[in-house]
Amino acid sequence: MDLKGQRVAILGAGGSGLAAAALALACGARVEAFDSGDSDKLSPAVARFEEAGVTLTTGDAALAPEGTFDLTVMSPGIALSWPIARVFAHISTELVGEIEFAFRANTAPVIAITGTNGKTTTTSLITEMLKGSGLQAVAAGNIGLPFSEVVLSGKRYDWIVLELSSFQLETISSFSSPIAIWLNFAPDHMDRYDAVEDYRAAKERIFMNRSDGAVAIVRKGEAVADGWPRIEFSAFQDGTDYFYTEGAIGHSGSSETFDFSSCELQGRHNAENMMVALAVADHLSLDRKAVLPALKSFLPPAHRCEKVGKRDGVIFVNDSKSTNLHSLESALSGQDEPVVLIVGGKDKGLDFSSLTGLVSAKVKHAVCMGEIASSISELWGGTVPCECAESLPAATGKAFAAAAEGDVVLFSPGTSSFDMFCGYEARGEAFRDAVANL
Ligand code: UMA
Repeated sequence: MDLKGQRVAILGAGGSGLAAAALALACGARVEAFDSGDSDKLSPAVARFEEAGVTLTTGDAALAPEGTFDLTVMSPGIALSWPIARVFAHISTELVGEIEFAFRANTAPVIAITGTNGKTTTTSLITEMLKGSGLQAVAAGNIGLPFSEVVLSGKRYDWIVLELSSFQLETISSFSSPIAIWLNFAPDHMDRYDAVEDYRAAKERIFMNRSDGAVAIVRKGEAVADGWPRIEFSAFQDGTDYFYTEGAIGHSGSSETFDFSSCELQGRHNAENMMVALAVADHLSLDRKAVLPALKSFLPPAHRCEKVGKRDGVIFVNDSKSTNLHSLESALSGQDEPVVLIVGGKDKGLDFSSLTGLVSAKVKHAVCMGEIASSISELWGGTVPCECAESLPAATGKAFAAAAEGDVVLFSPGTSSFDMFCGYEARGEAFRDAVANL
């Protein structure tokens, strides 16, 4: 991408902005960065940009730039309707997001992954699988490493595996990928979008440009990727290309099955993430024998349905990352064995009654904790035995006492941790310790 002589504005002083600024510089542009956040808080960012050779304008001054720009590159944390974006849309010939910008300079093939839940796990899983079969692969995008940074590194990759959020997809225009993956959809991010349809429409942009030979890997029942060749998967429905049967993953085209129960990943929602990885492997004609070790030994990212112990035949699963009802729902739906659930935390006004049906189907006993303990126990008490606990170790002890051999003790709070912990990581570590100390 040749930007020689062009004036480029970068909006947002986070990781994406910094990487995009460096990439724009490397492409020969005259680069300036803007962030309308609090100037005092942004002084370390000013220094970081200065080190990279770019002036960062902060605070209200960022909303009053001088002159015009050939191109503006936005960070995903900024919505198109927000003041800073509107100001620059007016004075720039073109405005794109960081993903679109990096894509224009990228030469490696990309696997693009979106969905509401499981993006990070699937992105990591596919990356590890590709590496396991001897390919050069890197995980980037919403997972944390900006796409621009990967492109700028100049390293040669066989595949870049990109986790894409709706925020990032909002501002693509020519971006396309030969393998586009749609994991699932549930309402989320309602603080950014006016309607669920807007959130969905942003995500669906992953399919807006189809290159020759491109394929969509889509969960059965999702009405997306119109006109794309499609590979379907589901751990919950029959009649799909990749399906789940008694702890194993089958493929309609072969009699060979993949033994999911012997994997470190746990829960049917993770079986779906595994199906997607297998679908990618088969689509790329990778040797299954070469990819199996990486898939079997793949450990979920910490605090996301992570097995943290087994005692007297009871498996303990840490899903402290479950800070909303969708993740609790997905962790519960994924369980095949009877569940003793540890649930609750900060009372942030979530309506746990929406899960009563699922709880009655999956949960044999619930231990409620945190600020919201008594209200959950009142809601669910008529459906399953519920008790409250004062602390996480006490809740873990009660859950173990209520469990029998073959059960799963699932710690999936369904809300945030800030009533008792400084974050979901600390809460997950506390659960791990409580299990170890049983
Ligand atoms: N800003 C303004 N004006 C505004 C609003 C914001 O100037 O009106 C500034 C803020 O002060 C901030 C910057 O814009 O400094 C926004 O930066 P950013 O949030 O985009 O920060 P990055 O460090 O670039 O992080 C982004 C993604 N963040 C978001 O989408 C919110 C990261 O995803 C991603 O890992 C990273 O790029 C690398 O690609 C994080 C995330 O929370 C993990 N994602 C959401 C999620 O997973 O739910 C979508």
